[in-house]
Amino acid sequence: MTSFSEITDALAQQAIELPSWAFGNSGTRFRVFPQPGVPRDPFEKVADAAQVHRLTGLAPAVALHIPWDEVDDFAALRRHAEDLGVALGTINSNTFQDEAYKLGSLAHRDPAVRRQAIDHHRRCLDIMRETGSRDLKIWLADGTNYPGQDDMRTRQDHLADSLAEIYAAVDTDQRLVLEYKIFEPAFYHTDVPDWGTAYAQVSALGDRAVVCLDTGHHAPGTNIEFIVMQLLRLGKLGSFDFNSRFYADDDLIVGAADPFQLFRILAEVIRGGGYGVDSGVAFMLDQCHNIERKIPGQIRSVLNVQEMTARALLIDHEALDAAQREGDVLAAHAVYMDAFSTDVRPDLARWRESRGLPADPMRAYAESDYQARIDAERVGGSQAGWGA
Ligand code: LRH
Ligand code: MN
Repeated sequence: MTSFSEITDALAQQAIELPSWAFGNSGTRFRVFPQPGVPRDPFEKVADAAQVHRLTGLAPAVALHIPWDEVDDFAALRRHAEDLGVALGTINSNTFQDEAYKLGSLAHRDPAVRRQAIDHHRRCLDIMRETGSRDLKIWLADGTNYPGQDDMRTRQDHLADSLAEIYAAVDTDQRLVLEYKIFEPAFYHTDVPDWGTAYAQVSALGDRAVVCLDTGHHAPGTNIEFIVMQLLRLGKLGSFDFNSRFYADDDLIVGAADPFQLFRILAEVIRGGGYGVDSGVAFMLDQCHNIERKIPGQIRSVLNVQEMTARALLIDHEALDAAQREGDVLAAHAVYMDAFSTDVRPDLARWRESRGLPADPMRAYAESDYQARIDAERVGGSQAGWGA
């Protein structure tokens, strides 16, 4: 089997973007439970994200969501982030909360509504020129709730035209990343429901249009690592929204619900050339800490991704290739499971210390005074949330 020392160079390349909205209040239609110390603005969200990077070395960038993270001066927010040792990352658009978008946005039948949604994306591209962000991530709530409610073919054509207009405004150092989702908030059809539709739409645009795979956006039982393999094979996997789920888009801590699935996904990412600084694949978390504390939740999340990445990097590909070539089913599976069954935590703890990081970032955060300080300082004002 591959030894831990052989994978540390690869591990050192790991970079996971944190979602600004994970630090704000979130919940379900039943209740959003506020917490003390929650940020009131993007500056405080970035400060919290910087704590995760300080303790793990794994989270050098913060993804923003517009308008949730709208500020008067994005250059100032960028400087604030850089002063704290992080960068501003993916810009996520939002065409799922304005009144006009009840029946859709980029796929809407009404050209005026499509215009409004296209202009929102042009605004996001302007913001990216100030934040230095590369990726504009587009997730659409667009869809219908009842059969016959609207013409799905016409909506696909409207969507294609709208995306083409947005793509025409994307700079050469920027990318358009289209995220698919099987359902919710639409419950009959969603205009971008699966990887095939996202692939078809971005392929019609050009090289700087790619697909985002959110691990919570598939039908139960979907072999997600197969989709990872295929999108990498087609050169169209642009990014991940990592989280985990038991039933629907639960947005739970990545690896919490199904660590083996996360291992299998990362094994295909590594095998397909989707891992590393030059891979062109962005790793982002997309989670909501509805009942647990937010910052420890994010620390736990990046550590879960790191741990499963380490296990996947330990796969002995020579032995695996040999067993696969011989059609030795059990031997091939055993090689794979040996890596998954390897407890890398002691090695990771020692490796962190060798890089000047705490061996146990969760304990280091708990023993720091940061949480108590923000709980005491952040009184008054309105806590950040989804504004839904
Ligand atoms: C949609 C989604 C999308 C984000 C939102 C916060 O479910 O995954 O990526 O815009 O969550
Ligand atoms: Mn997502």
